[in-house]
Amino acid sequence: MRLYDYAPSCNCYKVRLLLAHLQLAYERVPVDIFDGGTLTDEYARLNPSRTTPVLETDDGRFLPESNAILVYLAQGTEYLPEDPFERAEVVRWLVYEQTDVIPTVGGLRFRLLVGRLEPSDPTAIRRKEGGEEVLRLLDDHLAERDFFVSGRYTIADVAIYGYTHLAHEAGIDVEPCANLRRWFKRVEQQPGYAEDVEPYGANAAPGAGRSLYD
Ligand SMILES: N[C@@H](CCC(=O)N[C@@H](CS)C(=O)NCC(=O)O)C(=O)O
Repeated sequence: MRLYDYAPSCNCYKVRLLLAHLQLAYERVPVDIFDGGTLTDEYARLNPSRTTPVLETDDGRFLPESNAILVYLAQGTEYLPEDPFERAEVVRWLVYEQTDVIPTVGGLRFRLLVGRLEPSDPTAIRRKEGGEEVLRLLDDHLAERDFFVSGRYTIADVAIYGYTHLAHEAGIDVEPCANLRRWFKRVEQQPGYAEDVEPYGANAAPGAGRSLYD
């Protein structure tokens, strides 16, 4: 297996985290998304959306979309429930992560860290308020649960952990979210857990590189 991967991206980190839990061997193919790495014709053949991560399976097929990759890798393992309702609940959180967590927490973190937004920009303030609302909802869900679905660690937790554990880098205070903070610790105690998100390179600053964002 190969993972086309940008080390500072938490979408890529989510996949690396599950691979670490599963102790699966894979080749990491670094893609510098701010050096035009996703803008080539060759990359478009792997993923017409030109995003990372992309998983190349052992039989040579290409799967983009971080949460689709999580589902693929988790089939038949303890990280994806068999029960149809529980499985659908996992999908519910995978969708929520993409539609609500990423645009707020993830999008704001990236833009603040690389200087594409200032905390006082109206867009940053809107994203921050959205992020705080998302974290409150997650915190409420965890008030009487150890994990997001069926009382055990699944890919729903892997996906949501990806960006939320770095919410402070988006200027969002997680101090009021005691349930969420306790859940971070539970995630961090899972077998094989690893955290290897790297800082963005200088070429991620506006106008400094070539990417989908420029
Ligand atoms: N929904 C996609 C989003 C992936 C995404 O936006 N990836 C970013 C990094 S976090 C990327 O590779 N952007 C490519 C570029 O800027 O060229 C997923 O979950 O995989």
